[in-house]
Amino acid sequence: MAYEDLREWIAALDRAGELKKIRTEVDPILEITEITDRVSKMPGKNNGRASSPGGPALLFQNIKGHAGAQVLINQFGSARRMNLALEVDKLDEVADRIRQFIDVKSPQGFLDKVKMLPMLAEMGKFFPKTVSSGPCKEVIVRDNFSLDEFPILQCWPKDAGRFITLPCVVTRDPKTGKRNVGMYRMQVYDGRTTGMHWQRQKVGAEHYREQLRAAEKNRVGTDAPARASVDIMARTSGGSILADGDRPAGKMEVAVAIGTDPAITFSAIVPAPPDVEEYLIAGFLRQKPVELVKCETVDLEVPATAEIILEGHVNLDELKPEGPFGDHTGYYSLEDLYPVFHLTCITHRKNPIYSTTIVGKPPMEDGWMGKAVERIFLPLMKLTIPEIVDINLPVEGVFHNLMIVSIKKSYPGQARKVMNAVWSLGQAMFTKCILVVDEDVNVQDIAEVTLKVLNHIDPERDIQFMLGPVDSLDHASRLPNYGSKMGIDATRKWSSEGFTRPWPDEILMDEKTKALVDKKWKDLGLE
Ligand SMILES: Cc1cc2nc3c(=O)[nH]c(=O)nc-3n(C[C@H](O)[C@H](O)[C@H](O)COP(=O)(O)O)c2cc1C
Ligand SMILES: [Mn+2]
Repeated sequence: MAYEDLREWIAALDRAGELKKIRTEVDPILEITEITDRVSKMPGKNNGRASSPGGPALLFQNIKGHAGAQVLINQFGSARRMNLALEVDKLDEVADRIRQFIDVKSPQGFLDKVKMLPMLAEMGKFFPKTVSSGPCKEVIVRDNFSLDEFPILQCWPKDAGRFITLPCVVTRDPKTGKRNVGMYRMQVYDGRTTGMHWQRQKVGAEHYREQLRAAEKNRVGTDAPARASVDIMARTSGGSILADGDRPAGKMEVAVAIGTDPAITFSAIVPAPPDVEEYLIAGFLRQKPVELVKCETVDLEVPATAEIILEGHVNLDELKPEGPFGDHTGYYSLEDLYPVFHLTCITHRKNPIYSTTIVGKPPMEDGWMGKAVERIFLPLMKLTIPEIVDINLPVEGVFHNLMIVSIKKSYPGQARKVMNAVWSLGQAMFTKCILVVDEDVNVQDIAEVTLKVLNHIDPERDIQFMLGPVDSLDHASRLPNYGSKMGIDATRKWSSEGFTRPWPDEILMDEKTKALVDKKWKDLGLE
């Protein structure tokens, strides 16, 4: 049964023994981070792997300066809770459901068509539906609103201020009308304005650029609209540079939902293709349609049961320094220019629960969300890169720094083809280092990967460099957002790839001797 809202989810966490309510007074400035960071690194329970960390989700009920407010944090912070959030025993179940849809072949006869009916009925459950009202409208504040009423955290000492860290940011593609929900942090500038940290390659940023292009075409009234589009992008470097006021005016509507049911929150971080609405993904994950309500002051729809909704717009001709912010790389992301979100209205439930997260040195809550993305996306990656057997993005690789891929190698040079394919696949474009290994290497076992990769490579021959877009959080690249990436071909090299030396056997004991020692093992008294 899908969770209707954040409150049902909190109750489920509590029933599962995964929630700790904290009544001691805590400060949203730094103190909640220090507590949550320690809890993130605690040994977890029932996490599948005995060593996997992750203390409980935390519900702070006594927040300094915010009488009556509650803060939920670390809701996804363990493998077990991630499973609970998506209502599965193993994340592979979600991957299996995706695979079922992928595997559909055209029906051959009447019986095949009948067999497909349940699947078609199931698909009907995924589409969001708009309802006339919902709990997020219990309180509507059009005039006297301020973000100061919410217990928004300052996470780390050198952060530029307080940040909303778990917002579902809703925008609309001006061309297709499709909605996007992305999780982009928001720096609080004052009670009514925040930063809007959609990185350049994300869908919210593209929606913004589409508005910018349209406004520019209007402004210059050119006979060559494509040229106007190229010009404005080059002048503003993809929308992220002001270009001395030489930029058209205009507004883009944005709505933000905070404190949604876990499927919606998770859908906002999923690196889906730009044209797939996250509301549909959330419907697929929870197997029940997401209910939406219309906003009061902007033409957008938001989850009806959300705790808090912020409505407003960003101006096309306004950018402001955003950051620094203690980020999931373990370092502060540097200050940069981003659009400014101007609030026009806040609606919320009575006594809203403020849902948030912190990022920092791994492992942390976002690491578990990332691991879930890794498992769920594997079947989709295999659609375009069918030779992939398994992938691992170790949490210390902070998702964009390291991907280990095992492949079924069938032709010379295939490892390099796989690297290029990964770099061309949505947000996997950011992967700084891709390690490609043969299918007999267990990519989930870092010890085995280290042993085999380093034994197998001749570095000068096997490393492939590539220039292109890099993650905005990369602080080492030659330029922000642009730099180099590296692939390592650690597959066994073939003579058809120019490797003509003999390849040694891996050391393995024979079964007969192993059985013999098994029998004697007790008598040897070694345990
Ligand atoms: C806790 C958390 C915070 C995030 N903050 C940002 C952010 O500030 N800016 C950003 O561009 N992506 C951020 N991301 C990653 C995006 O949510 C992710 O790339 C998502 O796929 C973007 O959605 P989109 O493809 O619809 O743009 C964050 C992810 C998590 C889990
Ligand atoms: Mn999206």
